[in-house]
Amino acid sequence: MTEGIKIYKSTCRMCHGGCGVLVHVDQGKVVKVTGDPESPLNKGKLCPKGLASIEHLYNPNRLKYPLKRTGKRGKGKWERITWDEALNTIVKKIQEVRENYGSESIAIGQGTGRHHFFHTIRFANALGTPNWCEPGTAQCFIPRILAGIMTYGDLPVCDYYGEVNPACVLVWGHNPAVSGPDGELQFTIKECIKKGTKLIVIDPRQTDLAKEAEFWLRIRPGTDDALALSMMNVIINEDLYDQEFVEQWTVGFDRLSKRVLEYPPEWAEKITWVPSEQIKAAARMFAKTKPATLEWGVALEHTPNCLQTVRAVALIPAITGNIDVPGGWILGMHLIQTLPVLLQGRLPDAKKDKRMGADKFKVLCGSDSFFPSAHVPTLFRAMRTGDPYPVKAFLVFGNNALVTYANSKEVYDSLMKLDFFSVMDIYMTPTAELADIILPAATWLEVDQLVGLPFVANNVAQVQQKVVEMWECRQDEEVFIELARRLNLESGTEPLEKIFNNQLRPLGTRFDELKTKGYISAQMEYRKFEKRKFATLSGKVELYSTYLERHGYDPLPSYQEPPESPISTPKIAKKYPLILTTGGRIQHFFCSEYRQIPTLRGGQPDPIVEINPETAAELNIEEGDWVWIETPRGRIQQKAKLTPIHPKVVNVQFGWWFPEEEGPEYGVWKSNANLLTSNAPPYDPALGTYQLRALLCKVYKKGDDKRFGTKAAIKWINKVKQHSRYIFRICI
Ligand SMILES: Nc1nc2c(c(=O)[nH]1)N[C@H]1C(S)=C(S)[C@@H](COP(=O)(O)OP(=O)(O)OC[C@H]3O[C@@H](n4cnc5c(=O)[nH]c(N)nc54)[C@H](O)[C@@H]3O)O[C@H]1N2
Ligand SMILES: Nc1nc2c(c(=O)[nH]1)N[C@H]1C(S)=C(S)[C@@H](COP(=O)(O)OP(=O)(O)OC[C@H]3O[C@@H](n4cnc5c(=O)[nH]c(N)nc54)[C@H](O)[C@@H]3O)O[C@H]1N2
Ligand code: SF4
Ligand SMILES: [Mo]
Repeated sequence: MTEGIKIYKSTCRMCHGGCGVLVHVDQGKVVKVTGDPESPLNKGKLCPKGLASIEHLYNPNRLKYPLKRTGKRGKGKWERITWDEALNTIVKKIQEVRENYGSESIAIGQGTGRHHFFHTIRFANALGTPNWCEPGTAQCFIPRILAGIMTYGDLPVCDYYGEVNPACVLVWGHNPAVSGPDGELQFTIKECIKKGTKLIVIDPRQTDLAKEAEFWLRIRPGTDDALALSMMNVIINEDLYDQEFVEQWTVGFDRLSKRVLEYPPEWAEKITWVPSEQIKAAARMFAKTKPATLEWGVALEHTPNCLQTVRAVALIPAITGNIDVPGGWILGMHLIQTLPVLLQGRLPDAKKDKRMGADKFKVLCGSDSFFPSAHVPTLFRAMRTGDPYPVKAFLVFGNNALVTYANSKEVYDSLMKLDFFSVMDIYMTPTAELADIILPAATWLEVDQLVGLPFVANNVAQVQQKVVEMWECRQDEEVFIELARRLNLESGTEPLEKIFNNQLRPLGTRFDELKTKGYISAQMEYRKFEKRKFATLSGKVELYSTYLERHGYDPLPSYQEPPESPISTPKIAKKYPLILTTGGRIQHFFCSEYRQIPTLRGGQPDPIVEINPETAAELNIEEGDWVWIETPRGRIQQKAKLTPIHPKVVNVQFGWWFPEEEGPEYGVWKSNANLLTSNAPPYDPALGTYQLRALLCKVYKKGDDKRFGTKAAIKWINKVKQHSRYIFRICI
């Protein structure tokens, strides 16, 4: 160790996070972030985002102080204020809205799985509003968790950690080599493949994993329900299921068998565009290779048949007997997942009934939901129209709403209608530009937290620790506590460390102890259901869901054609002949983040649309051309990349805005995928999910349309690099 340098164990949160890191601090400056070789998850490795943490920390474009709007909303005029003034303004507005309309008229927003995720919900409960939201609740991960709970009593995850390597991984609508799903898993899955695991990849794009797979099923976006049902048809009809497990540990197998008879592979071929022989061969391989496991992703959660789709896919590992066995799909250990922080009991029943969407989408927001949140299109409509009741204030902690919710134009109209809007973020964004008050947030190196990773069998509890403080930035949790204190709330005012210590009590440790240890892990246990049964009503795996039956939904999975498709809307398909899918995670970015970080943006300066070379040739498009992608809702430009994606499918990247361009818009209307997506009904009947993928589009080039682009971005990025070094030297 160099003289004077202190090394802290922590957890990288440049993505949802999970990699154990060593943070090297020299006289108050972070000089290096390296992978912790002792971490059981990443074993010393880091991805490009983790390596760029210091450029994030010292980035000159960060928000440094609280700001208040001085001109009209959205005109980009700001004035520095003190924290005291900022917090008092927010408190006054909350009190006004609460008095005039009721606490449910204050909405609390946040982004995807940040360190403060549960604390935001805690604050909403303490404040007495049922209306907290996040772009992912009906569209990301929560549907998988809910399907897991109603089927298995828990969220099953892949077992990469024990003595036995999975022999087969079914990678479905997911690209874990890039996305993780939560970062750290990218290292683990690559290691697992090196040891000889066979892959089945279900994806319209040829991902790196698809290149290594025994089977790459190039599916039509939005038809995963049909494919899953037909794979079960093969497994059951050919007697490839695990009879013993099914008989002893599941309910509803007969009814499921009858249901899947409706979906033979020959039928599925027409729907999914995957040849029936491939469906059969993949199903056979998965059923015959033991142990096998399932890596499923967010692509399953972006259509209005979301819940039945994730349920259909979730049943495959059960009928093949891969549940909670070494190298299979295992149930969590729940080290720190006892979430005493939520304060659910603080929200009166009458308020719960008022949650936006509670009357319709019972699994997402009803009174008996496992994890209730507001339905976003209903909430935003209430902001615009006052129906079913007015929503007047919106306090957002880490969400770039204009870029990440469907139908960005309507999101803009909704935000512009608010009486009060505050945004806490690390950077100025096109969304923050619409606020009345902006609060500067801390990066992960300035934050104390406990990290429990839902995707990694929950058998590791890790520490994330504040090693520096920058400008006047604060961690979100501190703001919730301070607001609760100033509002004289009955709860939500305890200091953070007390909350952490309560969470850690069952593990027999305290937060300050964990800071030195870095993490605690537990011995893996398998076939836990033999001792404790499954945590469902029947104590078994519910192939037939009694939970869904009780709430009036179909207890068995079924297929539904996407609402905008060549089959559902042939007229629209004539004008828009290609299928659009959006997302497809990028190694260098995290959703809408990091376009300001020199080495990350330098690695990928432009938004990319993937097109098959055959289709591109028909459209006279060449590699590197800027092209228009248009749907019935709008059009955007991205740069063409020719890849073996299905010839009738295009994939646009999401999350794009251009911090190098002029504010307050920062180019948010140019390449933003959510100008193409739809927040209109139909929604998933149980979850209210809208359509981020499987829409119709057309792609074309206009010779005279030159997009700004690459050179300007790189010039700006180089400037940012120099300024970051300068800030690092003076380290304010
Ligand atoms: N078309 C399309 N749209 C999508 C998707 C898609 O695939 N296609 N994916 C959807 C999914 S799965 C998700 S999860 C959402 C993600 O949607 P968001 O969560 O909105 O996305 P991010 O860009 O990750 O984060 C938003 C903001 O949080 C700020 N931030 C980061 N860390 C902190 C922090 O600690 N505190 C505070 N206060 N701010 C912070 C960032 O600077 C950024 O401006 O997008 C959804 N939207
Ligand atoms: N580097 C990085 N990591 C991330 C993120 C990031 O932005 N960058 N975002 C984080 C977030 S919020 C999330 S939710 C996860 C998401 O991570 P993933 O679940 O991996 O999500 P995507 O990469 O958007 O989509 C996965 C794959 O689904 C394919 N796909 C698209 N449409 C369909 C379809 O209809 N059916 C099927 N079967 N496949 C389809 C895409 O081509 C893509 O390869 O990643 C997290 N980790
Ligand atoms: S995978 Fe995620 S946690 Fe790991 S280094 Fe990359 S950004 Fe950090
Ligand atoms: Mo997500």
